[in-house]
Amino acid sequence: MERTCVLVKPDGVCKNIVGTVLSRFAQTGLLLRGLRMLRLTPAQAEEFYGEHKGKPFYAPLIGFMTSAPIVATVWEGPEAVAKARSVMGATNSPEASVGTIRRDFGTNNRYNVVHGSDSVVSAQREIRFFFKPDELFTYQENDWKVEK
Ligand code: IDP
Ligand code: MG
Repeated sequence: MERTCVLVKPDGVCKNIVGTVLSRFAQTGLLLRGLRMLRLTPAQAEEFYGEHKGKPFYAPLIGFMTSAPIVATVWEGPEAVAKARSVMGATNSPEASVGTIRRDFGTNNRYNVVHGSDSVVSAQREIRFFFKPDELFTYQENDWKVEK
């Protein structure tokens, strides 16, 4: 089953909207497979965003991503990558579609509250970056009914 990596960025954590943001992904029907809170080091942020090295926004992006904690999550389900990108909205928050996370809570094209993998291959790399195999969980809808 397809998986994607979603981060609530430092602006989302500092605005105290982690729950609100993550609820948007749950509402798509994707299932939460992993979750952790951490503060990225500069070296970690540089590695995570390595594809953007050399771009004018790279250094401030690293500064932003290391400014406060983030919440890293893994979501699973059909078309997980596309579903997550859809509820996030476009990179530049004021241009994102109405009703998306970035339009509702973001500021501009840097401070945009949330990260989502852009492909299945990126998702695999990003999930490995944040989670050990035993930090990801599978479960079924009725597992909590211990008397079944
Ligand atoms: P994405 O997050 O929508 O996939 P990317 O192009 O992968 O967008 O850029 C990664 C992150 O870098 C963005 O989410 C945003 O925080 C920041 N960023 C992207 N483009 C710009 C820009 O033009 N100015 C400032 N920050 C940018
Ligand atoms: Mg991207």
